[in-house]
Amino acid sequence: MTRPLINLSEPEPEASTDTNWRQYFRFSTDHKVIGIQYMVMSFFFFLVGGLFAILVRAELLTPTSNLFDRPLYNALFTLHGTVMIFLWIIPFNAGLANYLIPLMIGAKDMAFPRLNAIAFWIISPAGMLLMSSFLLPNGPAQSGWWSYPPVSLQTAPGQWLNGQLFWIVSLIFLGISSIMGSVNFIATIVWMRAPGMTFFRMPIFVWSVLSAQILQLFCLPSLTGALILLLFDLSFGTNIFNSFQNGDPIIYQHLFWFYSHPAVYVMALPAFGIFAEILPAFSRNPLFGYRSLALASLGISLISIFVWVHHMFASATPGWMRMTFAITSGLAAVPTGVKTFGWIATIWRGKLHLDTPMLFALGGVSMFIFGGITGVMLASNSFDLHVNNTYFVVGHFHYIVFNTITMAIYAAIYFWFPKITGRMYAEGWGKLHFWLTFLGANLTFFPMHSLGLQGMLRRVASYEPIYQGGNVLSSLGAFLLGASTLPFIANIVASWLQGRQTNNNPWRATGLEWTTSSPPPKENFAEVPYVTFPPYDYGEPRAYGESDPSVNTSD
Ligand code: HEM
Ligand SMILES: [Cu+2]
Repeated sequence: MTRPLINLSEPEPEASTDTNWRQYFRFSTDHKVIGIQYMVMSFFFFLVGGLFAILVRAELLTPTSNLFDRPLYNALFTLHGTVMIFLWIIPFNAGLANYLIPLMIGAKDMAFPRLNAIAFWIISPAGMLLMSSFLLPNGPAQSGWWSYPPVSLQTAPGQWLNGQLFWIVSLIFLGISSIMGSVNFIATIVWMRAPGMTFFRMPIFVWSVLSAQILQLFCLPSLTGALILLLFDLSFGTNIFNSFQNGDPIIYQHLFWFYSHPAVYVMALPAFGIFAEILPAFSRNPLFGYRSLALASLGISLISIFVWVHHMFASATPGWMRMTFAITSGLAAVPTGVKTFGWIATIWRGKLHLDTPMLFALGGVSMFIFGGITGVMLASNSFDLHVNNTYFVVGHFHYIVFNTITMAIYAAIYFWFPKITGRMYAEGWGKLHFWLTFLGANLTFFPMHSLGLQGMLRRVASYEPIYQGGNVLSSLGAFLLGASTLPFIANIVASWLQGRQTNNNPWRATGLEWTTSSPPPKENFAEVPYVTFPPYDYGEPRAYGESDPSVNTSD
């Protein structure tokens, strides 16, 4: 009954022996293989989306449009946004959760292993379909990642096979995959927990994924439905949204944002969970306010169902609706503030250890505070109407999607790398990666705010010469960000192949995943764990690694 949560003196389960890399190209139902498949695949898409971003930034180095013609520029920013959301962050989060959730709750696998594999195998064909639209005579979709009608219905008139059609079909399949994932995550967390793993003993990462997936299951069908209707308008001559034929494009906007605002939290909640795992471990403090952080995850999900119209303040939206949604959007800052307060209180007076995962977590939290504040500013109608469709908005949301979420993803990769591979990454290269990313991210996205306040519009390939200074800074930052991925890739590949072997819990973190071997055996645990303690029981703050010679934090 009173077995401690972490007991390294127990016989350790055997590490997985199947080190054959070919297993990652097969149809596997092991959640750990699927998790790695998701993460590696989405990283390739991240590189593709990053390449598009660098091309966009290269075009914007000069006020005139000189590198690409307008359709190609439009296609580049459209596919950049689409790839980064639907093929980088969302699948990466699904992969990380796939790998970690069963380990964190003491389960052998996900609830529906085959559904899990099918959800994964839908994604790359859908991504390839999207990319293949470059081969079409009129190229890929050009209507931005929202695909608002009537613009999305104008592309490639007369061409039945067109980029917009490919975009819609691809997104419908990506949505189906995500819905399969949601069902699986929710069932796993609700039904597959080990004995003693009560809801209020689950790590915050598990709470975050549960909240995100409930939200996704509830809201994503709205986007899928909208896309099917859009497909009818585009290809089968209906006029549901086509305003030139008495259709109603505003309804599309409602259906689109009913999912796509929550999508921000489907992407961000796992990042919040990552912060909650890493900050306690590297400050040797228990997590501050465990229950409020767990409930704040649910609170964020709940509120974010009721804020979507803040993306439509500049559309034909009645005044009462703008007012209501400005208020709900402001309210969203409450549970998010609870989260931020909990993270800061966790590291307060802790003994901070600035290893790479902690650097990325601290960088992500600090930039989230900035991106959160500009978000609250945008919730105000009067301000939003001023900066609507300007680079201020682009700056704001990249502080969330890149500076917070992508930073959190990097933090997670470094933190769980020893668990996933049984090896340690090279700390010096990790730190180099962090500083290049941190500098590059701020250089890229900070100047966008002032450009937007001065009136520079988004989605334009040419601009007034007065905006050039900020654009040059931003483009240099983007090139730096591109370069920053090189030490990362080198480090991960080299360390995976021949990094120093580590023990099962190099960070001395609490949490079930650290009690099993690295990498974990096929069924995760030698025997079903019995959980008696809440997570994050770091006890008294103490020196990190001092009394335990088995702890290695640097290379
Ligand atoms: C690698 C660093 C990145 C750079 C340099 C970058 C740059 C840009 C730029 C310059 C635009 C505006 C294009 C325009 O309006 O003409 C843009 C749009 C966008 N970016 Fe990024 N971005 C980066 C990473 C990301 C990430 C990680 C995401 C994750 C979701 C993302 C999501 C988006 C979205 C959704 C749009 C809007 C596209 C549209 O208007 O349809 N970006 N990005
Ligand atoms: Cu929103």
